[in-house]
Amino acid sequence: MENRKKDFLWGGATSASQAEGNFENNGHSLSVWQMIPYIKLQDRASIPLNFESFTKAWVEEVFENKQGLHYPKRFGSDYFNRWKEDIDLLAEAKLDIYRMSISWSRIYPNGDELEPNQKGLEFYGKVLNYCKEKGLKVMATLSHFETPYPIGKKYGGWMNKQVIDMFVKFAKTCFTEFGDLVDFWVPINEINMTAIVPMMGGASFLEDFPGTSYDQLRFQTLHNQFVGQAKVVQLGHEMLGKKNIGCMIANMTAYPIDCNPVNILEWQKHQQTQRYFYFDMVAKGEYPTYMLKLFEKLNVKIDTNPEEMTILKNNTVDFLSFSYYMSGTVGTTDVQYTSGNLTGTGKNPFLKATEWGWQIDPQGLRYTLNDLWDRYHLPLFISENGMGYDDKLNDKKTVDDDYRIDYLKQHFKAIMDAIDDGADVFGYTMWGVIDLVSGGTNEMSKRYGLVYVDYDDFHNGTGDRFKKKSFYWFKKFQETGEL
Ligand code: P53
Repeated sequence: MENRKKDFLWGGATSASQAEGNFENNGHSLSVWQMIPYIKLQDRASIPLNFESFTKAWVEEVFENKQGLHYPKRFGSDYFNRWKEDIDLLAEAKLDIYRMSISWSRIYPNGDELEPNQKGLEFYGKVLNYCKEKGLKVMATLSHFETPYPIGKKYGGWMNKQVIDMFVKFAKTCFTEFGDLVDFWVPINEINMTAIVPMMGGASFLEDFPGTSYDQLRFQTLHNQFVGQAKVVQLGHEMLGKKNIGCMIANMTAYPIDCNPVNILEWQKHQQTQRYFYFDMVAKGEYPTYMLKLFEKLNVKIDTNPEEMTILKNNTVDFLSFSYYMSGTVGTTDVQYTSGNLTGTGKNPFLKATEWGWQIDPQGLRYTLNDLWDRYHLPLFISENGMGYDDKLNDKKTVDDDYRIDYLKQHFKAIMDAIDDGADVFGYTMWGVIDLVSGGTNEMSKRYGLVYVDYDDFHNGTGDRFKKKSFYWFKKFQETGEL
């Protein structure tokens, strides 16, 4: 972690489950995330997922697909075939760092195999070696909502503590094979999403646990993931001898709707339960008292033991990484809702929003960096940020995405300001640097990239890549350092 001040890392991010496609070949299994169909939204600013419909029976329709639905994450942006072209583009845009995920479902398709899938290892070996050849640093996520579905089916997902060891085994394989090629590791993407939808990253479905409440399901699944992550931190430190393992949390910055004390208390509760809890768990290694109180109120009883608590305490992360797309507001009354970060949040009259209702707030990033630095004194990394937009390719085969350039400029400035304020920030990866399938809505047309990919929401198209105006802007920024 030396030299981070003078060597700030600017880069881009993708995930296997949204980019690779080609999941039914080469011994891969599906992860739950790839089993969610594309459903056209009537209103893009509405909240995309209806959690109650998110059942095992619903995702299993993928196998017979009687309704003829389209499952975009099974196709992605065809990165599995085009990875070389994509990495060439990243190098051409002069990225310093590339964040990607190594799909667990490609390496241990059932989770409980004794030996890894060689074809999967070969694929990531080629990709990572090529990144090295091109001078790109790599941050690798071990599970970007990529728990193999067979683990959900056979074991009940992360609710089952046996899955902790399966994850550690997978991490061990990755450290052995790719330890020299990866610069930073992130065990679990947006771990806090598990407390909202344990089915998604945790492959734990309520149907499998009769008599269990949804609150119990989400917090137990989350707990087991925290333990799994801490064990991976321990293993990584032992095997790699480096301090290069961080968390990844979907950061939910929100402001109180006004200065009414009741709203301040509501906001404080939001800060605690939606933000600090997760950072505390990975940075301090223990449950905060307000969470223990909340568990009492919700009648949640975490199944754990002193050994697990020691593992959590002794294996905190080396840096904090988080996604930051937007901010929201919180209050007891008078809050109008807008979409964003799966759950929705309160509208802020001072901010503009994207078509999807995500409120654009670069100053909120400066606030967040200062806040986290002040609270944890751990190096910070923005592992996702960016602007989803329904870009249109023009007749010159490019996209004039000045709106995106503007978004990036303002957020880059906010990072520089935060560093100037004293926060220790060492890198940034913009989300979906090459267009890929949307995580939340499964649209291909919610695009984030510097590079346009010619597929529509039903995977029609050539898959060809076209550089957007923002591509040239980013490259110039890297060459000159000027915004
Ligand atoms: P999209 C929402 C839903 C699922 C994952 O989101 C999410 C979010 C937003 O917090 O988190 C991250 O594509 C995720 C990425 C995802 C990105 O947000 O719905 O780590 O996989 O693509 C952006 O616009």
